Amino acid sequence: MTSYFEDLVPGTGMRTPRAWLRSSRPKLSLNGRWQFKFWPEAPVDPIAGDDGWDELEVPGHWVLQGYDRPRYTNTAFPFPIDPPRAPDANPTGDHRRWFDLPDDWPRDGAVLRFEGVDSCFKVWVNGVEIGTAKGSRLPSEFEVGSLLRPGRNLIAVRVHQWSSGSYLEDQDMWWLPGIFRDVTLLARPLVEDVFVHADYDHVTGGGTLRVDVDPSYARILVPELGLELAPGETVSIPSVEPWSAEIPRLYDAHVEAGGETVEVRIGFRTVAMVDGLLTVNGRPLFFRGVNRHEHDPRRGRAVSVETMRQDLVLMKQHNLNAVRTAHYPPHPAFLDLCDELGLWVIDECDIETHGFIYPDWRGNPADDPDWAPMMLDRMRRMVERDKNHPSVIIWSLANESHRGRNFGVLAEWTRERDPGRALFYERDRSYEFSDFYSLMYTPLDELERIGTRTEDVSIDDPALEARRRGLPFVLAEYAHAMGNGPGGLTDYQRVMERYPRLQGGFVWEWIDHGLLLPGATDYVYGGDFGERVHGANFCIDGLMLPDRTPSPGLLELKKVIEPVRITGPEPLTIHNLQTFATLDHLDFLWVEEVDGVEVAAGRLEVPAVEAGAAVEVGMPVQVEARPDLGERWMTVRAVLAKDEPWAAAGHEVAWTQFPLPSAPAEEPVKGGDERLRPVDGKVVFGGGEFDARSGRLVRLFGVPVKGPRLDLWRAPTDNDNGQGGNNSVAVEWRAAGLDRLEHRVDEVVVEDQELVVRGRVAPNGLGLGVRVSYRWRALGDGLQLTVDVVPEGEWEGSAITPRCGSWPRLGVRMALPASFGKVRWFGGGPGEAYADSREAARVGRYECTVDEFQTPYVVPQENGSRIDVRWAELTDADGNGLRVEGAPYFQLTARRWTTEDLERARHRSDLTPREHVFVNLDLAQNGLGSASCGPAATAQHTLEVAERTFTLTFREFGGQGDAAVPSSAP
Ligand code: IPT
Repeated sequence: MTSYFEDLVPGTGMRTPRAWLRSSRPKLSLNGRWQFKFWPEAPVDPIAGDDGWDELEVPGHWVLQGYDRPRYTNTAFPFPIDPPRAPDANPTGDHRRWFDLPDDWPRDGAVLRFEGVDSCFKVWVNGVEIGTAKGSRLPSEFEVGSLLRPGRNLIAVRVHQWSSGSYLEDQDMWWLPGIFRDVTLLARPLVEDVFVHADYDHVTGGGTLRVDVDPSYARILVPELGLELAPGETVSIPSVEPWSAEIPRLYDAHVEAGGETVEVRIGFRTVAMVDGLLTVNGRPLFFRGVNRHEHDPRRGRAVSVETMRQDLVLMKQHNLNAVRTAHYPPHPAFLDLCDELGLWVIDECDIETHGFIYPDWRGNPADDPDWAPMMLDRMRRMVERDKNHPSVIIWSLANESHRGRNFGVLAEWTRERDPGRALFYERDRSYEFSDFYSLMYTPLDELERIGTRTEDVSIDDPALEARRRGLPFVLAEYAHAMGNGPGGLTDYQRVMERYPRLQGGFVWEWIDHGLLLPGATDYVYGGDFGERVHGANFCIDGLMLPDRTPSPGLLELKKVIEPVRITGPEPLTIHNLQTFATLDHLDFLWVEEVDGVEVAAGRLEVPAVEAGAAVEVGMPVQVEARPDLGERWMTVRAVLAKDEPWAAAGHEVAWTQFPLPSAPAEEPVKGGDERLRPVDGKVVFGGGEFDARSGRLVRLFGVPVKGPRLDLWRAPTDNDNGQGGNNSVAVEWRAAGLDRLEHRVDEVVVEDQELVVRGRVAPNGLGLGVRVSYRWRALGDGLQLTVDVVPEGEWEGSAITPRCGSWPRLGVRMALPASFGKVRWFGGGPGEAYADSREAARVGRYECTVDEFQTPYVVPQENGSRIDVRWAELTDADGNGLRVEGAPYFQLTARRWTTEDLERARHRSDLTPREHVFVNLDLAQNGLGSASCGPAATAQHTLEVAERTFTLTFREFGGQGDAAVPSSAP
């Protein structure tokens, strides 16, 4: 006994799919407050009765407005896999709304349009059922003209969360039912459909325009080009400015028929596969891309147009040039904005059957001809809706749905309907229906092989294998940005830029999907409702925090993919890495700094640089060593010369920094006659007070402290945790007991003017450990600490620790008074950085509070490390405190909770400030990698278990102003 929501019919009563158009005809938005009734199971009776209604915001999801709850799964279906059946517990929302038909509403009919309803619905107008639809992220239109009456009208919509369509909608995201996009009543369209074909000939600089229109008696006007043409007529334009993501030139056009005018914006561009590469307007593209889900922490996928614009502005500001609409067609307004602001778009169909992986892909709809109509309907509705967007250059058939015959049906229809775009599908390993070879999270060595077309044979059929080998490669997803990460962006970029076959990639993913439920202050993710089947925090894997704060990963990406590369100092060279645009829109500013303080600045004269070219420019400062100066750095920045729609003049697009030869650091003055003999059980020297028996530092320049003590542990990041098992360094680290180290002091002795504390640090229950010595020496007005670490025992090869080849960190931890809430430093900044995610850190002077020092990841984990710190001052509000110097550098972390607190916390609200500021002074930390879904940190960025020594110097800091500013400027 199947019902309409379980059959394999895409919908009933729906109008033929057509383009999304801006029309002059009257329309009435039905967004707003609707009456609402929630049913845990689908009711059998039609919507009826005026009683018992609550209220709900439309567009919206009822699970975010107090009814039922949202569910997050990654791949698992949250119901039994028994296609096409839905469970009895099929949450259903009845929606109802009265509206007044305006007096002047035309009498020639009307269309009711839904931009997106998740996942299946039935609709009534004035009590008469007019149809049903599936396909959550696609529009559906119904004729309603004859049912409307003057004055008040009633529309009722029953929405079921689960339907046969749900089997095609297993994207890695929250399951969010409801009418989540606009509902509009349209006067009957007179211009039914428009299909713009606008090509650009890069050889002649001319364009070709043909606009197919239903009805055929329409007129098409392009005033700017002085054109008037008939539907289907092809005209050549001798000279036209092309559209590209870099220069998104649009021409306004009007299509008129029967008194209706429809506005379309034309972008002239030609997409072609040439010599195994994707080209637009004759040039191969390179995607600096991101995968974007629609997400708003309070509104779910009911994102506002302002939010869409914000997303795109942020993408442009962070040097992204492409977006894959993972994994469904976005709200149509989003694509309009892509046309306007300039982004290459892979528009992806609303198809993912990922959960069929559990029955080993048995029953996968993608390979079942009975499902072909449901799938083709989705492809058609996407292509028809979005076909006029110049930004859309590639249609994606689906995500993660294995292989299947139905993709052949989709591809065939699409190629016929729209030969002007390329097709993409990653997961069918034959790539038969794709114009691209593509993988996800590919390790670097394999990427290299693909770049050189020397990858392994992967398809049995030699013809398909040869075809695949001839295809360009695009990384559909890479650099999983879960929690703290991704690491390794530079490594990816280097390989992708080296080989023409690699046409770039799309980072996974744009934004964390943390949700804020009504009244809550902390973001939820899978498992927060005690549910059994969930995807935990795998949806908290974006380049932005849920509130759209760019995470350090996004800042790193911005730097790594910058479209202009500046190298130097000799020769100082500007490389234009763009495909079409010159650098005329940029100003190049330079600044010379000594010890982080500006000593000279200016503007570079940069001659015109064509896309793909480079120019050398003269160095504005002396490059010879200046022995009278301290640490000298030159920074060159490329900034917008004038306002752009996505950023104001002065916005920084690219930068580089290089050291200039400077004087070697002065040899520190050693302390002379300090007494190291204990008095009253204490040793007091060099500003430190030690407990003579334990060798513990008790006070530093009068400030009570705990530590410093060796620390090898960090609160594992999502990428440390990996996917458990083999690819998890955190599993290795825990097996080696790094999360439960015990400290023992063996001797406290005076040797050669040093107070030496020797001991061992090791986990209980295991034989491995490290020998450690802390050597303290008075140094002028400071106290110097040298730590020697020697691993001993079986770090690799024992039964319990088959392999612990790395440490999370190597450094010391200390606790300072809570009043030390300010941090100033000279080193990498302003944000956090790690060995394999440090491109965005530039050498300079920075200051912030300890609270601002944190990166508030939704799931607390190690964060906030500043890299290459030369010195740091931790002070109280009056500027009094402690200064620490590296030899030459250290990595700094400061927080109001311990690493263990951070490790235990599951949400931000689990972290409460303690009575101390905890400071980690590290020689190094392990890289981040992206093993939560992808490769771990490379060997180069691994902190290997090995014998090591590092030195730190502590000084009193009196807030007496800026003692470190160099007194002599050149
Ligand atoms: C890949 C999915 O396409 C994407 O939706 C997301 O789940 C991502 O992984 C991880 O966050 S699929 C994976 C099996 C590579």
